[in-house]
Amino acid sequence: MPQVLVPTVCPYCAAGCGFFIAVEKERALGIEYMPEHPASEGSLCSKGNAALEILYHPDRLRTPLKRHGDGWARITWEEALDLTARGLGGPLKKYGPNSIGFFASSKCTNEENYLIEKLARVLGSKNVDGCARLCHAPSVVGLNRTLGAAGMTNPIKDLANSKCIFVIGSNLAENHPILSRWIHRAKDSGAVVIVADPRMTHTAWMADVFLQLKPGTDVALLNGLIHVIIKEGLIDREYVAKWTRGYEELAESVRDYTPEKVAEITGILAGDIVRAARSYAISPASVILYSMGITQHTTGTDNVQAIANLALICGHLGREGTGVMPLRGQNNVQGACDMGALADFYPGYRKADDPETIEYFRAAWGVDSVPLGRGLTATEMIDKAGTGEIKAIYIVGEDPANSDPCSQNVRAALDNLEFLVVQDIFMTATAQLADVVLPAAAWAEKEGTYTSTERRVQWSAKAIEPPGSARCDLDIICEIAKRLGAQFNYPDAASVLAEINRVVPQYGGITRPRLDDFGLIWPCPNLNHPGTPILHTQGFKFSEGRATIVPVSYKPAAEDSSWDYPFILTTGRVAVHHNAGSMTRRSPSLLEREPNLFVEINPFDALRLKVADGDEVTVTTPRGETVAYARITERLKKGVAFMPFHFPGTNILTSEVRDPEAMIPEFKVSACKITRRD
Ligand SMILES: Nc1nc2c(c(=O)[nH]1)N[C@H]1C(S)=C(S)[C@@H](COP(=O)(O)OP(=O)(O)OC[C@H]3O[C@@H](n4cnc5c(=O)[nH]c(N)nc54)[C@H](O)[C@@H]3O)O[C@H]1N2
Ligand SMILES: Nc1nc2c(c(=O)[nH]1)N[C@H]1C(S)=C(S)[C@@H](COP(=O)(O)OP(=O)(O)OC[C@H]3O[C@@H](n4cnc5c(=O)[nH]c(N)nc54)[C@H](O)[C@@H]3O)O[C@H]1N2
Ligand code: SF4
Ligand SMILES: [Mo]
Repeated sequence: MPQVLVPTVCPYCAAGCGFFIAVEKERALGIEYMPEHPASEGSLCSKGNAALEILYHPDRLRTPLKRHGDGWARITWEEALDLTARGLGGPLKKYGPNSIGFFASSKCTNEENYLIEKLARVLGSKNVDGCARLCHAPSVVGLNRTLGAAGMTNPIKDLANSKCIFVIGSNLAENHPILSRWIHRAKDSGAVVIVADPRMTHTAWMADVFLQLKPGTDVALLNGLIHVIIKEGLIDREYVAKWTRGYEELAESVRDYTPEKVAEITGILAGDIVRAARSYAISPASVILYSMGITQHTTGTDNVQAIANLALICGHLGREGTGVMPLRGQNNVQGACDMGALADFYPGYRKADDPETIEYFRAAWGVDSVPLGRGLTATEMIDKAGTGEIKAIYIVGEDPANSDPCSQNVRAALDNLEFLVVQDIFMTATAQLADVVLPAAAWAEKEGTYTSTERRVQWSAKAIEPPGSARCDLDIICEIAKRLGAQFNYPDAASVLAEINRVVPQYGGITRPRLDDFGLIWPCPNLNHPGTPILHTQGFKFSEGRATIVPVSYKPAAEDSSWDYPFILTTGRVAVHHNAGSMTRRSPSLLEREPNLFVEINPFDALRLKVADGDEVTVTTPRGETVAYARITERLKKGVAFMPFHFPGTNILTSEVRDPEAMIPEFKVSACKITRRD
């Protein structure tokens, strides 16, 4: 049989790089690059290049399992689906629909997420959410309020047109590596790069101005930049007058954020604050890129709003090379949110507490009722599992037992459920707590659409068959739905996409036949529409087309260093691992490059702690302790420590305290102590 090249989309991050899987005799043999791809132009990072390694891993789940004493029994699909339907249907009948919850998956296709959302809603449950809660929930709240839309405003390759690139709280060189190429291209044409991060990251190496701030002080920095820009008369007066409201209140609110005061709060030199402010304001086209360093805070929503304020007063929106770019994380977190995998929204960002939304979906889905009002977020569902108010949860492609903060509490809460079903490609820490585990097909073993961070909806084709009796998520969801009495007759992904085209206006023109040439960028309301790469070119969706400036004031993070816990611990990522690690820790070429959990500390602190590079240390917070290898590096300032969360243990340390609106935990600031293990 000849070799065929099957087009696919990388299963890791939201850059959405495309490549071909070379298939021969039904086996995925290797990767062929895709030079015509608009975002990646044939490049892939270390994870993309290693993507096929997980497909044939011996740990892949191959049959459905049910708990059997302390172990597992293999069962048939019939039994697994019946058990699941009973496990969810029992509490539904006995305690009502809001006693059950659903975790959608940013690893799954739009079609699969749409069906999880629809299943929850037609069963009457408001509780359906996803990993965006741990990720860009503050962008959804903050950017919808200020700009009226939460997506990235400009496409990835437009970065090359920018003259000033301000990266704040994002390590894109490691976490969206393919984006760095476009930044280098901008630099080649003279763009200035500013990076604000507590660590001297790979991204910071690209910076002309590096602002090494104390974790959790971003609002002070952003208000400081706004202060300088106003004081020096650098705002775009015409833009502010025509397209914004609320400028006067903002000017008043930042009056005290002098460079000297901000320097004191953030630890950045006052002169650098002035330099950064001038560069951003004066350049003809400036863009802001941000991600988890901004959102994963108790002030995540404030941070996002402060970013929008900065862009608005300088008029750096709605044109080439400008914009606000919240870099999405998972390969399909953008699409999962678009499909309604958020407790506060139905598909297409229709508000769950708006009676018109309810009418719309009742009619669209031909059902008697769907629930009105915001449901529990993923983080709240875990709380309520712990208190017994949530009785059963269906988790698709998420690993909260490792990825949520304070994992010991998460595990106890999930253990407290009457019924937990987990659908994954590997036996994760979360799956270990389940009553039933359903083996899913991985991305290359199924078809459907994924929406990348630039809002590009791409079709990924099926290359190979899943292992054992694993089935694609779409089929599994439909089978469970049918057993619970819902009419889910969808033979394939295309049939679900056709319904999405009818029900979600932003996807109205994104039909299967139009997706063959690297997809389309939403909003794309009809079949003749070419897609919308740049948002806000004609103002904003609010009255008179004006965006809303929302002044915010600096509030310190929930925890600070103290006598007992002298370090500030911040957590995040490295290039060769992905999230809780179920995939990359099973990828030999990646694991080899970063095999163990480590904690980065500054040389001065290491000397004081009598710790040498590679020593085992115990990291302790008020929540618990974890052992890691010390990595001594000048990347961090004194008193700050960094750990990746790709290995179990990091989230034992992190705190559950949340942003009050977006409900995202403060993964980026925990007070900790570090001691050498003798
Ligand atoms: N290699 C790799 N790539 C990934 C992922 C992965 O796990 N591994 N995950 C994907 C996902 S889900 C996501 S959401 C994205 C996340 O991508 P990023 O947001 O880039 O990831 P993080 O490393 O969590 O955090 C980014 C930076 O924020 C900095 N930071 C910490 N605290 C603060 C602060 O208070 N203020 C500021 N300004 N910065 C701070 C950290 O030092 C870090 O450099 O990556 C995606 N891509
Ligand atoms: N300390 C700390 N914790 C964090 C963060 C941090 O910066 N610091 N970041 C947070 C962020 S931004 C995020 S997004 C979350 C991520 O949290 P999670 O979404 O829980 O993380 P993943 O490990 O990516 O889990 C995805 C799961 O989907 C499975 N999977 C892959 N493909 C498929 C498929 O096709 N079908 C099915 N059914 N399953 C599949 C994988 O095996 C994996 O178990 O973590 C958060 N946790
Ligand atoms: S940048 Fe992201 S999408 Fe591209 S190859 Fe790397 S992990 Fe995959
Ligand atoms: Mo994320």
